[in-house]
Amino acid sequence: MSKRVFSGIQPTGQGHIGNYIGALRNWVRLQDEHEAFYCIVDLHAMTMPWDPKVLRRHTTEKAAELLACGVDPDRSVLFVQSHVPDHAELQWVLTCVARMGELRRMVQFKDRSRGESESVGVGLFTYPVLQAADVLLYQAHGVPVGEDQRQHVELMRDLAQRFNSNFGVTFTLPEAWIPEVGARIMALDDPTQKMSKSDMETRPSSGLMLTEDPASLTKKIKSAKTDSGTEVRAGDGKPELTNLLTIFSAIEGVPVPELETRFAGSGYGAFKAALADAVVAALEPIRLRYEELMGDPGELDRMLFKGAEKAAAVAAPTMDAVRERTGLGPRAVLTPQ
Ligand code: ATP
Ligand code: LTN
Repeated sequence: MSKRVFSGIQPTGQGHIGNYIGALRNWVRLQDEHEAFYCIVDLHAMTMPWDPKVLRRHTTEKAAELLACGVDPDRSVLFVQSHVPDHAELQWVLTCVARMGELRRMVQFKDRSRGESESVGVGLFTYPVLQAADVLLYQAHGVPVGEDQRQHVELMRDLAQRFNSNFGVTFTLPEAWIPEVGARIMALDDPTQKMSKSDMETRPSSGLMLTEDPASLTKKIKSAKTDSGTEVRAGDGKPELTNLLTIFSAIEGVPVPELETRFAGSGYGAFKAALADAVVAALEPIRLRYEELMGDPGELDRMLFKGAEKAAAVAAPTMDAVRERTGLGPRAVLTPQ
């Protein structure tokens, strides 16, 4: 049965292969069977210090990147979060439903504030409430994301449930749709940390960008950290090889044990060379399409405005119901004097 899906990505920099394997390629797949809403979450990108010009540029670049990966604005609704003001409005209402304790337990907040919770922005603390508003506004069932977002989707369910029991059933309870392979791709230079856009700014060799040229991708894969052994095998004591095999498996659609057999006795050098070829073959069409799309940023912005019109039409009835049930009443229709 066709269900509605919603997911978001921050315009915080160049996307990487973890974003692609953990989320974006599933977005592309899902748009054929489901009614899909995909959102570039610019308000979320303001939860860490930002430069206005860079935020604006990254938003357009993220649209090009999503289209280059295969998101199709004719088969899904692709839009920018701040273009639909209901996201911010619903966030406030949900902030008044959320509890300090449940937000304090969010792992992403704990990681990002790194123990300095008194000096980080309040937006970082309420980040998951805005994320809940994103999904609940559209009555989405499925939220295709990587493993790191599981806890945030649990919170959305809790907030939706609490709101429904306090004010009457208003929201669909969403569930996380997390892929079986590749839901958490690790950094190439440190297998204890997930590959992340923000980390790639300070440690470029930690990740593989979707729009990176073949020579640079190959170089990064060949110099990716590995253990001191020779056996191409996943599992205990081999976190680096496990990560590289997971990337290979996700990209080629071949199970890890089959890859272990294929590369038995061949050593890390040959394995990495084959992985580099597979990654380049998968990403090269994305890079070329991205460059083409970035040739006309005006067209990308027009496409995003059209997406926002479609999104706003679906969000409005939910926001109207929320206003009605919480006692805010109908929106005022303002005519400028
Ligand atoms: P940032 O470092 O700016 O937080 P990010 O790399 O974590 O960026 P997001 O925009 O937060 O990327 O996430 C976009 C999507 O990609 C989410 O669904 C997230 O779960 C998924 N994702 C992010 N990193 C990984 C990863 N290393 N492996 C698998 N999926 C990932
Ligand atoms: N927090 C998410 C991005 C995000 C999102 C969403 C994902 C914002 N709103 C709604 C799914 C649904 C992240 O950092 N990956």
